[in-house]
Amino acid sequence: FGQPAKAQKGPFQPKFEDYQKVYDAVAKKLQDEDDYDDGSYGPVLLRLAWHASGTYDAQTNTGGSNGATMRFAPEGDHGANAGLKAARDFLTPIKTQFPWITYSDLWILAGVCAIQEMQGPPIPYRPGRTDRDVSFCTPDGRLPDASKDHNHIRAIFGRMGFDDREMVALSGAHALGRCHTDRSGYDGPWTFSPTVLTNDYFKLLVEERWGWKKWNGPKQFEDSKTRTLMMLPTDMVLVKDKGFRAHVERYAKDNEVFFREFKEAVVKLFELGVPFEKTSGVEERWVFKSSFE
Ligand code: ZEM
Repeated sequence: FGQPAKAQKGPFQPKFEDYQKVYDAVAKKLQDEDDYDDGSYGPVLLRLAWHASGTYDAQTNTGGSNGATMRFAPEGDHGANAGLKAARDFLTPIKTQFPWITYSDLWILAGVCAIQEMQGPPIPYRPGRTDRDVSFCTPDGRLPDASKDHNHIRAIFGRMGFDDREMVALSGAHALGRCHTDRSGYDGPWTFSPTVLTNDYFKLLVEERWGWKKWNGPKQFEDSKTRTLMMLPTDMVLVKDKGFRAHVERYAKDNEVFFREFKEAVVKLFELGVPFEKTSGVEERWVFKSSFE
């Protein structure tokens, strides 16, 4: 009263509706830019979210999606992250449009969006990640090496706090996307529908005959029938190792079981090392509406 009207708003407190707008913008951009790879940026967006999260080390509570440290050269240049610039660049205009969201929350939200827009299960999400500086970059070697065996898989995912069942469930993401010779050196897709999430990866692992691909590239498998699909050495371990195989068979038989256990493992993956209590105080998780609902 009698005072000049001041914009007495506190800091912008984004709500579910605001994050849904970000989801919608990512979903729309996914639809608009359909001339990439097999017709979608979805797989590479999911890989970005996974590589941001999969650096987590439970013992030292370092790494994980909190920080988005892959923006910085030491981590962005790790061999495992080759090609993920495509995903980060895809999201740059979204970050410009919604400057209040952190890169770390945006990368994970985009992973959630990619899964849902590729017809996967709803992935409950909560914000609260803060961007951190270059000093928080993780050392090279925390992400899995596709040329290795069961001991390596258990060591890498065990370090994050996952058990056999969760390791197999997460691997079902290889229903999506492909390998690129100019990124990992490997070549080709795992399934015939690399932009739709299904349990086909598990079905193919169990049902097809796989042999070594004859080529000069790194050792990988090809299906004997069409020679168009691929499996990495670490993928084949899932049917060779008894402990893993039981879960591969369960998921091959039942897509609903796969979706349920994949969802649970992905929620855990995306939240590794994120101190939600200390940041947003957001406790409830949200489920975003997909573009086709
Ligand atoms: Zn992947 N992955 N991954 N992965 N991954 C590739 C591609 C994709 C391994 C791996 O070495 C590779 C998980 C687990 C493991 C995705 C999601 C998830 C590629 C090909 C390699 C080599 C990269 C390229 O050339 O572009 C290994 C060894 C893993 C565990 C043992 C988990 C867990 C994932 C998510 C939950 C996705 C979506 C892709 C496809 C990317 C694209 O660009 O199409």
